[in-house]
Amino acid sequence: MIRRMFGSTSRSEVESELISSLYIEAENAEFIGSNWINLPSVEATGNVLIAEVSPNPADPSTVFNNINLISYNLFNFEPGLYKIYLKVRISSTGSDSIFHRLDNLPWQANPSMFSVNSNISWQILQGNTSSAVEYSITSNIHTLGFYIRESGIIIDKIYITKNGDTPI
Ligand SMILES: [Ca+2]
Repeated sequence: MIRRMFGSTSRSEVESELISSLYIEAENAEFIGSNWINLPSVEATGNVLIAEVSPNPADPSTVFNNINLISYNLFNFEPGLYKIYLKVRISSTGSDSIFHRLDNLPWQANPSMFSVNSNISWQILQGNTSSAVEYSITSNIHTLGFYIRESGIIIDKIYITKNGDTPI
């Protein structure tokens, strides 16, 4: 597996090799809106990110503001359909959903996307139909974006794969 660091200013030449899966530390986002904060935690790899918005941005006219956005640039992927896993802590059913999209595709969210868990654990990202979302990613640069839908989700890490495997 080729490891890449996001949010850094330099990317080495070795990254020209195409990859079929990738772990990303959530805190290494390319862009982090001001409604997301770094939250140190001994549970997490590095820091985690937590959504801090009150009340929830349920009004569609205000949700899709950059202050609610974290985004990740994806590149040099083998073309294919990729599933996405988030390592998250979900405190309640009132904070178990998030908006997401790839590039300029329509936003998706599932009102009960994640299971409530007291410890950070991996959960698969679902789309509007409550099934695991699969995004078509090519070797070009893509942007994976998450917008706060319900405040309180804590994200430690992201795993993107087309190999049918699950994160460890
Ligand atoms: Ca992390």
